[in-house]
Amino acid sequence: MADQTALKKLAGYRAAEFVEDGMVVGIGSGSTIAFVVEALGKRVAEEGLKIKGVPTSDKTRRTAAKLGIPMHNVDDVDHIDITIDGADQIDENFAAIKGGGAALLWEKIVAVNSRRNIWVVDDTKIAPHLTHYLPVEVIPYGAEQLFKRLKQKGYEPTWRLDQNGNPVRTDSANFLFDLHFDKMPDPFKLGRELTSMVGVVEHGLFLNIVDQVVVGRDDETIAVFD
Ligand code: ABF
Repeated sequence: MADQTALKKLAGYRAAEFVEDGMVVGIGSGSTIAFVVEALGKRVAEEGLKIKGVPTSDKTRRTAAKLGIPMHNVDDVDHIDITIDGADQIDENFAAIKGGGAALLWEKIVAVNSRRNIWVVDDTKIAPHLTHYLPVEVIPYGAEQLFKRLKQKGYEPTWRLDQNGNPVRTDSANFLFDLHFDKMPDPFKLGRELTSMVGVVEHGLFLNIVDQVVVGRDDETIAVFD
């Protein structure tokens, strides 16, 4: 049985093959994407691949730059040709929950500015229905009041805390709540409700965004769903 890291590497290296010379590439966050960055860094170093990277987090910007990938802000490029990112969970309709890595806002900004979006996951991320907790990025001012409103709705919010028990700050210096559902309500309706709440910046439901999903499977094969 292949371990999860091996499956992430398999899928990550396969996804990196979709990148062509001259492309502007949105680069996601998370441990699976780390393999995509590793593969692209190798191609830059060994083949002289010419790409412009656009990061979805400060961590990705640093990691990719260290491997020789030129990094640009999303506003410094005309458009993004292809974005490759990870996900926490993807359901049978290609709806996803993202943000377990605290980067959902920049990930969604880069995704909606990309001509093509590819998600790379190991097969443990694929599920018939979305059951993963749902990250929500919130403005610090009024966060406690917002937390209470989400609790009154029955969304079971928890503060995203760091290893010292302090609230995590995103790259935009916002806080994160994680919502928990026994059964995820209709994601489109829930998404609209969350973004209508004053103080909510963005949520981790990625709907009608992805074009292709690359899955590293336990039998060490790759499945590519268009
Ligand atoms: C990122 O990848 C996040 O949206 C998501 O939380 C994370 C998954 O990380 P990993 O690949 O380490 O499971 O895109």
